[in-house]
Amino acid sequence: MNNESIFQDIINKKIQTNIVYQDTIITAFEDINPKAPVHILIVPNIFIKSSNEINKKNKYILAHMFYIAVKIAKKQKISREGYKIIINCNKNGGQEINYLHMHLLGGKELRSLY
Ligand code: IU
Repeated sequence: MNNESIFQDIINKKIQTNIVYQDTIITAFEDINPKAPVHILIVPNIFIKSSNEINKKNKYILAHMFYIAVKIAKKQKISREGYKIIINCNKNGGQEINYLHMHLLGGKELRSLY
């Protein structure tokens, strides 16, 4: 499915979304269909299709996504009770949007898959 342009439009502010954080490397915004009281998506500003496309050159972006996700968790006061960080990859991983994104979920008890 060719749906990666939705996140590109969010990053470029062509679609109205609640952006909670943005810098030159990443953008973080509220998920349109939240699965928890706090559900933030963190995406790279440059297009990376999935975690399969992480390489030596761009791996710093992922570290930054993780770093900012934890900062947002602290700011949204979910870090003490805990949260979940998820990256879905391709069909079996449940990736619906073909643009690498990290889910930050918290604010309630979330079951583990394993
Ligand atoms: P997934 O990991 O690809 O399954 O997650 C895609 C997420 O993108 C999902 O939680 C959607 O609710 C979310 N989303 C969004 O926040 N804004 C949009 O315009 C669209 C999807 I389309």
